[in-house]
Amino acid sequence: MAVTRTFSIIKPDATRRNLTGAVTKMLEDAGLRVVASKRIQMTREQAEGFYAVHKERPFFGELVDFMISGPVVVQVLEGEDAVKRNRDVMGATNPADADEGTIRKTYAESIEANSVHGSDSEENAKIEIDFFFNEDEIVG
Ligand code: RTP
Ligand code: MG
Repeated sequence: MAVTRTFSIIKPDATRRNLTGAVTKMLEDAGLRVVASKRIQMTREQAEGFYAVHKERPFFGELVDFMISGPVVVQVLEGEDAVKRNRDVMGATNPADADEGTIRKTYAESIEANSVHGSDSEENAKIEIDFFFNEDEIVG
C-alpha cells in the first residue's frame, strides 16, 4: 500500500474544548503522521469556498457559520492509504452512528459539531491541501 496524503481539519467545537492534542494523538495512533499543521481563523469566504460542493444543501449556511465560529487546525496527514485510514478513525458523520474508538464517537457533539473533517478521496485531498497550504509548508 502506497504512502499518500490527506487533508484534515480539527473543527471549532474541538479547539474550543482544548482537544487539539487529543484528536491529533488519535490520528497519530491510527498510523498517520502530521506533515503540516496550522491554527487559523477561517474567513467566511474561505469556508464558503472550501464547502462549495455543499452549497445547495440545507445545512450549508449553518455549516459555514459553525466553521468560522472559532479557530480550526488545518493539517496534512501522511500514511499508508491515508484517505481511508483517516476516514476510518474519524467515524461516521453523525456521532450517534459512529463506531466505538473513533474520534467522532469519542469527542463529537452533534452531526454538525463533529470535531473533524477529512478528505473523501485522493483527488479531493490534493484540492483541499492546495486550498490551505503551499508545498514548502509540508515537510514529510
Ligand atoms: P467532512 O466532510 O467534514 O469530513 O464530513 P463528512 O464527509 O462525514 O460529511 P459531509 O456529508 O461531507 O458533510 C460536511 C459537514 O457538514 C456538516 N453536516 N451537517 N446538519 C446536517 O444534517 C449536516 N450534515 C452534514 C458536518 O459538519 C459534516 O462534517
Ligand atoms: Mg465530506
